Amino acid sequence: MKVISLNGKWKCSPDLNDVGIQDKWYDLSKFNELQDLLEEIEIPSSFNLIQKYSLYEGIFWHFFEFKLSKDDLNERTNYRLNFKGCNYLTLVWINGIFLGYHEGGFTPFSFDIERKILKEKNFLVVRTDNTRRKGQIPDLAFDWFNWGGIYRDVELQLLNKNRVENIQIKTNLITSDEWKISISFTVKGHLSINWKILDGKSGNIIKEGVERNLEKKGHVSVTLKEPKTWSPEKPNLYYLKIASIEKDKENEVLFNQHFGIRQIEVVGNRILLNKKPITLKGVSLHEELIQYGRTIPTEKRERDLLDIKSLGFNTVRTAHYSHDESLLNLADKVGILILEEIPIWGKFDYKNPRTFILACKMIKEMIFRDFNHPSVIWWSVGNEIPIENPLVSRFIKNLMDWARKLDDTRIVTYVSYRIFSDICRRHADVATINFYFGWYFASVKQINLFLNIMRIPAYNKPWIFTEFGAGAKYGFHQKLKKFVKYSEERQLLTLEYSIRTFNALDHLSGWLIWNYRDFRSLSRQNKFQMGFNRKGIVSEKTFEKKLIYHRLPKIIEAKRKIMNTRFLGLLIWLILFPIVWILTLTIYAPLLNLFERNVIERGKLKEMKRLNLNQ
Ligand code: GCB
Repeated sequence: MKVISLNGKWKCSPDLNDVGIQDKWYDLSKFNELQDLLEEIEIPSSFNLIQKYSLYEGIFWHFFEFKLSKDDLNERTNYRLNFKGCNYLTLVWINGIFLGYHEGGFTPFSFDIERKILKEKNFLVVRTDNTRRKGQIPDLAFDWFNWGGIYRDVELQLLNKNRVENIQIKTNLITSDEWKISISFTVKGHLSINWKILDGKSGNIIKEGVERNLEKKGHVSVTLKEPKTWSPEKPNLYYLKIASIEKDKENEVLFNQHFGIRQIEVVGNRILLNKKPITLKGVSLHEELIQYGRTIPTEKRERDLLDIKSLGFNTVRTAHYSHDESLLNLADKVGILILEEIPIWGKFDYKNPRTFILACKMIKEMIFRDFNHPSVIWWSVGNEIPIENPLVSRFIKNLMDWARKLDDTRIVTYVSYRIFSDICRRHADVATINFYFGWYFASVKQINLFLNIMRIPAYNKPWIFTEFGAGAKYGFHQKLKKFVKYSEERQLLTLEYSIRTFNALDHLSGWLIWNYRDFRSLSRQNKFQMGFNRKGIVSEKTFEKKLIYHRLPKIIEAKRKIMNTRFLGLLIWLILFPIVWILTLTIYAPLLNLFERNVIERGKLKEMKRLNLNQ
């Protein structure tokens, strides 16, 4: 496969009145007329990085002319235009011809292009629209910044007509030291291949074989004795190389990618990695670095992961959507477990059948892209959804079933914020809870009791405390009054107390701090936040490390002495369960729904005033 990058200097324009389609902006002649009005943009990148569009949400057109050589244009080749990520609704034309559209901001999509459409000089037009709307995923309100545009790579793939696609590698421990490697793929056209498994370090061939006369599908199964397994401590990698053969000679390399040999399982209330219990100690991360938006240079992503690892974490939750695949390649190499999810967040339009189909599509795109990354161990199908509602619960259960159908080798779950009224937990592989003790709710000192109450609704599954945290403005200190909100001391105290308690309890299989870095969020507008969610352990500038950051290496394994409150926990559960259940259904959930509406709009207005912007 030859890949032609279409990154570079594109032309662009917002389309405030949505006239572009009617006025045929996708036509070269129209483009030539508009030329003088257009601006230049470096793709990939979000248009929100251009100062005057910094708060813009809406339709934005992108134009690019590119050339192909005579050699590239032939009848032996299939052409595929691949976008790795655009937000949110994307329409694409090439040489004036409409190729199709894609909905969703965080997964890749592609269009197969007929040979006759391509020329030596080509004109590519992409219209993105990041307007927030009810019925989209995510829906109207969410706690992160809505970066728009073409913010990941664009490429033209020149594919051999006879090729392999959708390669999925599964690794299973079959005896105490023997692993089965199953490789399955689809075949386009008709071909014979040879395949090789190579050691990731030495490049030595471990196993190889030939498969002849393949059509439609292919499958290879291999057993390896005592291979070097993948884990966060020892992230050993292998390569799978597949090449087409003609007359027993290697012709073209069709696939050459790393993979890891590892098995993730849930047994009783434990998560096992390669048959050994593992506790997830992690932190969530949004895909954002303020001067780059989501288009983060690989070396900066690597810096983040190395930093996170050096603090003692073994897990990163790529909140609340799939990040660029480069992050997963790094996690595979560095040795970090990844929890991945689709962006169903909070309130969403679960009554609309269209939403279900869209969510299924997002899950499929996420799983197909990331199937072969050993770092990825779970798929989550939503976060903080109103799971007390039977319709929502059914929706989420069906999504989890769908994810399991596509991948039976990973943990499938969703992230909950209902302790008493979650009616779907029994269907998930692991039980999860987001709770901000000592921040939004109660005092952090009550966390032990709370965790003991939590023993009951776990259905003997592993419990993961998926989010806890506290906001802190970097540089804001209150040495004497440690409980002052947004002080670094308050954050330190809350997180340290929580971590020591989590570590002391035997029924938790993991915990994750919310969040690694402060991130943009228009709904956060008090004098400490100023447009940022401040729960990061580093500020948006990364090099500004808060107190908790420096303390983490010392406390990540630390425990505190705790009182045994198991019996009290059980008692409280019995009393509180019916009360909280009824209150959630009648008062709390409906109120929360009201409150969540328009929260971004209000924040945006404040920010526009502050920045003196008119948009
Ligand atoms: C949550 C959400 C997360 C928010 C966080 C917060 O529970 O899952 O997206 O950013 O709380 O800071 O409130």
